[in-house]
Amino acid sequence: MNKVTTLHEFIMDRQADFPFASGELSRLLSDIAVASKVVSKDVRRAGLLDNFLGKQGSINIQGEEQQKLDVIADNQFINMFKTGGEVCGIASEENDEFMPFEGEFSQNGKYVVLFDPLDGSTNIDVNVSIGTIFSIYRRQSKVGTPATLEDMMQSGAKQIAAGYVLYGSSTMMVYTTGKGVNGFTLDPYIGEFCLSHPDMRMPEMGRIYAMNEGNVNICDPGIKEYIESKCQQILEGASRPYSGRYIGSLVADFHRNMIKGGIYIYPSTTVDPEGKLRLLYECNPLAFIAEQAGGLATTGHERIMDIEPTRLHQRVPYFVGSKKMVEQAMSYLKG
Ligand code: AHM
Ligand code: MG
Repeated sequence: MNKVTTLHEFIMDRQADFPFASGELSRLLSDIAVASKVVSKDVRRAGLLDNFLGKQGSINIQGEEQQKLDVIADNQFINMFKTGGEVCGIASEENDEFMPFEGEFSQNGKYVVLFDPLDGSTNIDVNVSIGTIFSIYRRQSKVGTPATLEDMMQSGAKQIAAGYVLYGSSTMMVYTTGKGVNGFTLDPYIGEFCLSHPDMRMPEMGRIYAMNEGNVNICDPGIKEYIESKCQQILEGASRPYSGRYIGSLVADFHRNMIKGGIYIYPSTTVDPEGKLRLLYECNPLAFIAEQAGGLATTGHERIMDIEPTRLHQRVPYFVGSKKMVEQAMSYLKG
């Protein structure tokens, strides 16, 4: 049997990639792994526990109904960040405002984290894959002072690290610090994330498209044209059209496309002109991972990671996945 590399060992080995690294980012990544193991345990047992499934009874700032597990996962990550000492503040999908942490211990932290604790909320109660998405930035404000809104509102190009955890048929953590992408599967028997997908690359071209096709008549007509002419036809050299696969959990759709090649589209629609997905804690982190793996992430017109954010919960149209598929889809857009 080959030697197993745990996530913790891997993070420590990679610390040497960053000259003058003080170990804080390594500790932060380890903390995220620990919090996500707890969330994974909750997700796995949710149907058996009281008060884990169903609606929380509150609406978040985006006008969406919060699920109990959304809130449980949010609190889990926030507690981990508050007690770790590396993070001076956070912003999350479930909190209307960003949260500067109080006290010297946290205010000496160098980093801020923006995250979606449990993405794919509508899939929680029906036992379909869901995920956590996170984005890490170096703070702009002075160490030792409270975190500011400016710390949160940085373009994706400034991310120090980003990743996701997929609670799927197994639990996996995938992350990048800007030097490639690596994936780790949680071994439930030893309770450790172990390196299972080293140096992940997204195929340049794929045969899977993921979009909520219920929206196809309320978005740019170029998208319908792209799907009909490139995805739903038998193209030269192929024996069948592309496959439509839409889980409705971004992390799961993205992860499948990372491995098999494909495109995920959530466009601007007449109902949601800015699209649905949030720039800071959904689109940017996955854009960083996509680009690091050789893929592409755009709004259909511009690179996601170049956008200067204007609002904490800003939404953007999202085209992400295999480079050639994203480029091809973009060439069809009329708007
Ligand atoms: P959420 O953060 O409230 O779960 O919303 C994000 C999710 C994505 O995971 C998913 O791809 C998309 O919303 C699905 O939206 P729709 O139901 O409109 O197709
Ligand atoms: Mg989400």
